[in-house]
Amino acid sequence: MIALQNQIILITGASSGIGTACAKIFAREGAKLILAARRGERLQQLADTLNKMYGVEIHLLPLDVRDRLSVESAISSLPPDWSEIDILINNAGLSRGLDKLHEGNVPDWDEMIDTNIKGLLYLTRYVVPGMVSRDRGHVVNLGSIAGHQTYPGGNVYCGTKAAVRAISEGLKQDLLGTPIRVTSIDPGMVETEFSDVRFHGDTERAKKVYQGLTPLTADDVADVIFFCITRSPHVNINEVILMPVDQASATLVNRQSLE
Ligand code: NDP
Ligand code: 8X3
Repeated sequence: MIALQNQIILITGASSGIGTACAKIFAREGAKLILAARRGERLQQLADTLNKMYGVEIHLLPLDVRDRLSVESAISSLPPDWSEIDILINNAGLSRGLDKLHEGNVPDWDEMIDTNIKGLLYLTRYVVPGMVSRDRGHVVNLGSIAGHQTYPGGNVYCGTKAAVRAISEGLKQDLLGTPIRVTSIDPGMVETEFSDVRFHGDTERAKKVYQGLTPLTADDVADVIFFCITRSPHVNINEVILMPVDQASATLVNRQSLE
């Protein structure tokens, strides 16, 4: 098993949900964390909390993963003590809307494609060369059950997660012959801010997504990521699909009667 003590782990989307849960577990294990997201004040609060609890070293990267130049400059200007990233968690992502494709909102499409695909590609492009030259590293991409099964109204979001699945597979192939590992984590329903974001802040609609069932928590997903990154160095977990017991497919869920 690999220990995380002093490993440098970059987590995108660390200001909420699965990214925050990963930061907590990795901090507990003594990793050095680089936390990235747009909401810098949330990152600062998280860093303060983790510092108090575990005394870990944390470097903040307030950035928008869609902005290629700022991703490139953030990675190339990391202080020397932070530049040798061991593990990249490409977690930043979002869904917007649940409209039929022919009625869809084009800015929503752009936001999903630019964040979930292009943002993930930019981070990978600027971080992985260092891993290759150091002969060590692990890239974990957050895919989704949506990358395996398309559901009505999921169209573009599902397309972005199918792309993440293909990109993870391609990266694994391209890194064959190096010790660098690549893992895709593909959850079903996880209760985070995900549905609030999908429905543009309509919290009532967001809550209904999880009504009558027990969804995964962000901690459940972070726990699986922790398992994947701490296996022996010769073990690569390519893909994990995890769902709540109350979910059987992207569309088939078990809801208790609310009466
Ligand atoms: P949250 O909405 O709770 O967190 C999303 C994170 O992504 C936030 O920290 C947000 O930070 C960050 N983010 C979004 N856009 C950008 C951007 N342009 N630049 C930088 N950071 C960005 O959702 P989850 O934790 O649930 O989602 C995490 C990942 O897991 C996503 O890729 C999602 O698709 C995937 N996933 C989620 C599932 C679920 O049911 N919740 C199931 C399957 C996969 P900020 O706004 O501060 O920039
Ligand atoms: C998030 C899970 O089913 O809402 O990727 O697409 S789902």
